[in-house]
Amino acid sequence: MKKQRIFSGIQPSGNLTLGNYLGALRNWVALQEEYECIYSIVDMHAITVRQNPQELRERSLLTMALYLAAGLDPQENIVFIQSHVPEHAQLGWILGCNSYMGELSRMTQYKDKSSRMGDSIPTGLFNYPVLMAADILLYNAHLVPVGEDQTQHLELTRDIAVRFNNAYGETFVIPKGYFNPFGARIYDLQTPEKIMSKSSQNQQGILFLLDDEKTLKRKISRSVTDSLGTISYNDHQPGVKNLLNIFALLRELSIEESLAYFEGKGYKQLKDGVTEAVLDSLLPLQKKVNELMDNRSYLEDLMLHGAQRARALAKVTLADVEEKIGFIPRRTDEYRD
Ligand code: ATP
Ligand code: LTN
Repeated sequence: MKKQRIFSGIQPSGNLTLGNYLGALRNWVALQEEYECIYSIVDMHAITVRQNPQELRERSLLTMALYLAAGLDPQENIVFIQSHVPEHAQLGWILGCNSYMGELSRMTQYKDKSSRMGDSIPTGLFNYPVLMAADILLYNAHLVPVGEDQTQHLELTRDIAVRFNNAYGETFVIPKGYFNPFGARIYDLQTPEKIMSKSSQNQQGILFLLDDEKTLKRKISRSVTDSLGTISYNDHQPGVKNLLNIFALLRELSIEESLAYFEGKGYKQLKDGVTEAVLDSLLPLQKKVNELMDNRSYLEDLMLHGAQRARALAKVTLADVEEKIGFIPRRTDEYRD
């Protein structure tokens, strides 16, 4: 039987966090055998917020190294940089002509991010979900593993795909979200009501995958808990709950097992337990990333290979779409390469 196809991506908009690892990357690795997986580093999404060019380049490369270090097999999966496949932008334009101001204005991520930008809101930020729809529909992905925060964008992708199919005939697979069955979101260690996000202002509550040992230890030991002093799993103790989630996910234990592990212990031991679990996972990951970053030409070869494979699939969908909407077919590729 043909495997179902998966597409997902992470923006190189900051250094990757433990949230990205537990909410995305680690789950992707688990899916690679069962599905045909396409994983992108979505640099075109990252520039919806102003980036420093040098840093963007470096982080895109680092993100590629992290994908591999986390265990994604670049032969088994297609791993590539979004801007290396121009079909994303091309399909994005066409889908933008089939989406509405009203539906895009309702996106909460847009509302959140734009509320801090005064009068200078880039239109790219508004169109962001259309490009995300193009990413997914270009490959006719069946499933899209993302965190819950992306549900609204996925719904929009489905709406655009259905609308296009109705107007022009069966073209796109209607994708579904694939949510991590363990479903945990990782929250900021300083403000545990807020999701741990790579582009947050205050970095003290964020565990970056490439933070050094000392920094990781310091951030965890200073994480906010509460004055109750008992380790239990409930919404009135968001800091403790978050630490338990991190521990359980990293140690691959259930919450019950984790609670049993910390029974009769205090917050100091909880933090020590989390620190050990974090270091056991991240130090080996960092070692692999460093090795990969020392071998840039290998990374660059993989990027080229990934982009070629992605493009071979993307071209077919784009040509189909262009034909359906009435563009004259390009006779050769000479304008493009
Ligand atoms: P940004 O701050 O630039 O918006 P982000 O850190 O929120 O970035 P994304 O690039 O938007 O991360 O997300 C990549 C993937 O990681 C998504 O599937 C998202 O759901 C998941 N993810 C991000 N942060 C967390 C988190 N704190 N807990 C669980 N999953 C997360
Ligand atoms: N919007 C996503 C990143 C992203 C994505 C995608 C995820 C861009 N294109 C396509 C899945 C499929 C985010 O912020 N997490």
